[in-house]
Amino acid sequence: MGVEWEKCGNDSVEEYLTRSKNDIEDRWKETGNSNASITDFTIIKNLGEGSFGLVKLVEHKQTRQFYAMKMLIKAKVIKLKQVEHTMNEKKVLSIISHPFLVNLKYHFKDPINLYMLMEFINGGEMFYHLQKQRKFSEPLTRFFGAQVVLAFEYLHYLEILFRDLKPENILIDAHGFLKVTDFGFAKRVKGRTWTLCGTPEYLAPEIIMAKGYGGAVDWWAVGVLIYEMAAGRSPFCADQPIQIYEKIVAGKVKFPSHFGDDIKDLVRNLLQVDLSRRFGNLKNGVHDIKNHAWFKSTDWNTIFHRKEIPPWKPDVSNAGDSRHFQPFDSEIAKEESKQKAVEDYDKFFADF
Ligand code: ISQ
Repeated sequence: MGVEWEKCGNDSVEEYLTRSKNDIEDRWKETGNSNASITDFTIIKNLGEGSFGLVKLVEHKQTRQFYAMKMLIKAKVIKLKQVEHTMNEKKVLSIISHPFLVNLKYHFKDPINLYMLMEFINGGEMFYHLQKQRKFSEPLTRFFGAQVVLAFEYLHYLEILFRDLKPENILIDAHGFLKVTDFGFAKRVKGRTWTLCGTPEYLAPEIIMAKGYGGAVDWWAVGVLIYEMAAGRSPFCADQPIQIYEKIVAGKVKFPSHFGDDIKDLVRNLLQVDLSRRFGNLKNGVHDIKNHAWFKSTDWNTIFHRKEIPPWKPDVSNAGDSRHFQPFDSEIAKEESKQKAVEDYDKFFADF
């Protein structure tokens, strides 16, 4: 393991970025060996589900630590042509270390499934709390927004695109800080890429127009997220994806009347269709965002070191408290038991 944020002492954000960058090339070449097996854990409950797997709450039998176990069914990953994305996900997760990014603790595979175990973040998804509270106050929006900006600054510094920001992929911890999760579309890209991926409401216009794109798509998504947290709805909502896309490429945004001038100005600069004018993508990079008037009260180093007192925190009573994750009737869970081992699948996941 190389640079770890828990051991970064009093490093400023800039010092931490430089140290992380210096060791990424070596870390990227490593193929981390599997470091546990399913029998080391007790399965407690389902936390969520994606199109080719499930996330379960598990407890490590020896250490009694709780983890969120992402289980991907090999046959489904192959059928849905997600082998490369899955390999990217595991690779990216295993090299990153940042206070606002979820951390991979264990990974292993068996003849049927792939497993990635991350620390269990028990406060639930931002999506759930945003629905419950309808919208967030401007200070809470700014506090969350700042953490996403720091997380993306770090990823982009390491030439990693995230590509799937949305409230469902942000977890809130017991203290009220956030963790970005789901690296299913994350990818190390030097330059541009072309794959169409993401979620309709959060897609940047250049993805919709099928152009080559880069890190600017993540800054666009930060604009959508800040708007959605403060307004309680997406800036581009419509019933059908095609209508959403029309609104996105038109680049017109209407703001609720309670939005102040500073938040409007920042969001307009992030939701800028013209890439040569989009904040985050100009010659000053992330600093145009970090130095914007809306963030003038933000002390970036204090937030990075988690020393700021969060404006709000979720109710939780212990590390394994999963009240903020709703039980659900899982289609994938029903199929899970029907899966058969196919030796041939193994060749796709040799490096996992
Ligand atoms: C961590 N804690 C709770 C839920 C999660 C879902 C996906 C990935 C990590 C998680």
